[in-house]
Amino acid sequence: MSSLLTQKTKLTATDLPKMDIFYSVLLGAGLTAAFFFFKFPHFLQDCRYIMSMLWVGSKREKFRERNYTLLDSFLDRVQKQPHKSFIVFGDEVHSYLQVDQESNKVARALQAHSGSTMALMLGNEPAMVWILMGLFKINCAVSLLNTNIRAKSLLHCFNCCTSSVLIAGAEYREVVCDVLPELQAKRVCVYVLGDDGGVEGLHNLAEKIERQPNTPVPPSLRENISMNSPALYIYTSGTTGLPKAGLVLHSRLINSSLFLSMLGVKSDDVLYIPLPLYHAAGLQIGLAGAIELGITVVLRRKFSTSQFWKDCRKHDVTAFQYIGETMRYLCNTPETDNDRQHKVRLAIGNGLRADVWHDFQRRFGPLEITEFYAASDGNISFVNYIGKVGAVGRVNFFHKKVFPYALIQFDAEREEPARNNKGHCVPVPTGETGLLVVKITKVAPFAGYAGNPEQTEKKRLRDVFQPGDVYLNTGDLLKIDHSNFIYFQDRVGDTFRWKGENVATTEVADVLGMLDFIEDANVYGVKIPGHEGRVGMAAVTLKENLEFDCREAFNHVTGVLPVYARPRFIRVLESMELTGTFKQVKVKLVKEGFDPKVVPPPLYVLHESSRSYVPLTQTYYSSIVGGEIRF
Ligand SMILES: *[C@@H]1O[C@H](CO)[C@@H](O)[C@H](O)[C@H]1NC(C)=O
Ligand SMILES: *[C@@H]1O[C@H](CO)[C@@H](O)[C@H](O)[C@H]1NC(C)=O
Ligand SMILES: *[C@@H]1O[C@H](CO)[C@@H](O)[C@H](O)[C@H]1NC(C)=O
Ligand SMILES: CC(=O)N[C@H]1CO[C@H](CO)[C@@H](O)[C@@H]1O
Repeated sequence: MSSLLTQKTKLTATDLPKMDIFYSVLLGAGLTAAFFFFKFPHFLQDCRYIMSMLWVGSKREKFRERNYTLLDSFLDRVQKQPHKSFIVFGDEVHSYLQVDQESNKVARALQAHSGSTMALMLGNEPAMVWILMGLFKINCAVSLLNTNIRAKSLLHCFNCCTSSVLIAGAEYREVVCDVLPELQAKRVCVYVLGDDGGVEGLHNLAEKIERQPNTPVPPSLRENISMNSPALYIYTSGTTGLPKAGLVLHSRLINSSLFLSMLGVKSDDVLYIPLPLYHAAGLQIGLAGAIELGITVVLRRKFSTSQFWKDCRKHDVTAFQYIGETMRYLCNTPETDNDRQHKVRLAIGNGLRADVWHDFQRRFGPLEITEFYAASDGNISFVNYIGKVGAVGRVNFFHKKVFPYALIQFDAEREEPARNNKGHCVPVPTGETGLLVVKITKVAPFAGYAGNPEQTEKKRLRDVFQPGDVYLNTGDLLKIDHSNFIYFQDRVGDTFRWKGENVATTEVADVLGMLDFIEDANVYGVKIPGHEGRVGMAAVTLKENLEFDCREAFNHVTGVLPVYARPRFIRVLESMELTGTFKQVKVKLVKEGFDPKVVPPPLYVLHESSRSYVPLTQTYYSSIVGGEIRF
């Protein structure tokens, strides 16, 4: 390049031949660059991503060397910016210093339990943040119970982590009372963050905290915390079976706090977290990331469609976390004149389907949407740093070197990876859906589930490509297209096989969602005696004041979906049952199947000769089950 420039300075009008050379070289270079960027349109963004990975890697290394935990990160923030707003909740604002002082009171109130594991059943509220910090100050690990679980399930989760203390939010007092005898039999100390209602065996923690001075507890209380000590137990959503407790080490917690800046959040952003803090997205990515960046967090007890934009406007929110469903709910509201009146520049999350993505941008945009993939019990993440609609990430040479992963063929019928005659797994060709497996290495470790060695072992896949190698089975089906974009397809449990084909339930749900009378669709497979695999069924909810149009549904479904993927049965629900993270509950629906005796009407069956969906009668049902009618 420099020789070109020196050449240029020497040029005179008489140097025509040289001039020609100069311009042809320039043209050549230009064309090469043009060709290069045509071939590799995202080269610069790919490089930028690699740079941020390197930056994150070196920061993590420093954390590791210094035994630097999230608590240290928080205390640094308190030092540097004591009066900056940290948590905004309704009309309450708490600065970094105030949260620190509250956490000192918590540490003092619970000092007697120092070194144990505490279970929290708290909704999103500022106290959750200072209780968390306070417990870290006295070397306690924290088990974050999903606030939707009850009774047996609650006891199951509580017992996963051998906690000796349970702290419940005031609104969960009754829930806790229901299991109090079992807890007391195990000598568990139960606190309520508020009035204990005079119930024997409950203690009022709010009062106890209030009585404490707000000065720091001795740091020696946490001298035994190492990077490999448990920090949190986070439960995987209970979509299938009982929840499992994923162990999060201090090392992992601080490592994951850097993810938020990789997603594009900056130190002057205001982050809105309407997702529950008992899940990885809200806590490990959102809250921990906010502490690392030292930013202001706007918390909300529960996601609310009607309050969402009001909150964003009121608190000058510039970035928020979403999951696909919350974005769909927002798009389903009536349009208003001030849809675009907000300061949000960035939305980060996962599960956003392409149709909603477009809708959202059209109504509320333009803003940056960054999808990412990261399973709470997984050990890999992808970031769609290009903003490609529908993708969760992008194959990046460097990333793949550091975190070796592969998409392999999955046998949906037997619900396990397919193996070739040598007993090894088989990578899928580009463009086809496969199960994501990630090599378990030092940089990509897998901590496993607390108190559940079988489940932990189940996630480990051995002899994948070579005898003795170990991969993590993410249970997620992904697809990589010819331009290297990665698409999330489904959870393994959420695929079913019919007529020798894999049907991805989210894909069918997307198609149903295009019908203007359908609000939400939940698609699953149901068994029919005498048939292999499962036939498609959908449970849908309807938009207000709209009817299910049998003929239009038929035309749309048969027009768009291949025969094997069409939902044979459609039932209409009043409302969709969701898990704590708004994931749809399928297991119950699958169990109920399509028996008109079990499923209350309206229940429809796809009827080719009428060219419509028709109500499923008991007689018709019997002839399907009896085998007179075959699909
Ligand atoms: C970090 O913790 C480890 C193990 O607990 C200890 O051996 C090491 O000396 C600590 N390093 C620093 C810098 O404190
Ligand atoms: C830290 O561990 C040592 C050795 O096990 C123990 O003697 C000490 O009491 C522990 N410190 C605290 C604060 O628990
Ligand atoms: C966190 O990052 C460090 C440095 O890359 C790594 O050594 C450590 O294994 C990571 N911890 C976890 C639990 O992922
Ligand atoms: C998504 C996720 O949690 N990935 C983890 C995989 O392993 C790396 C390396 O240790 C962790 O830092 C990531 O957080």
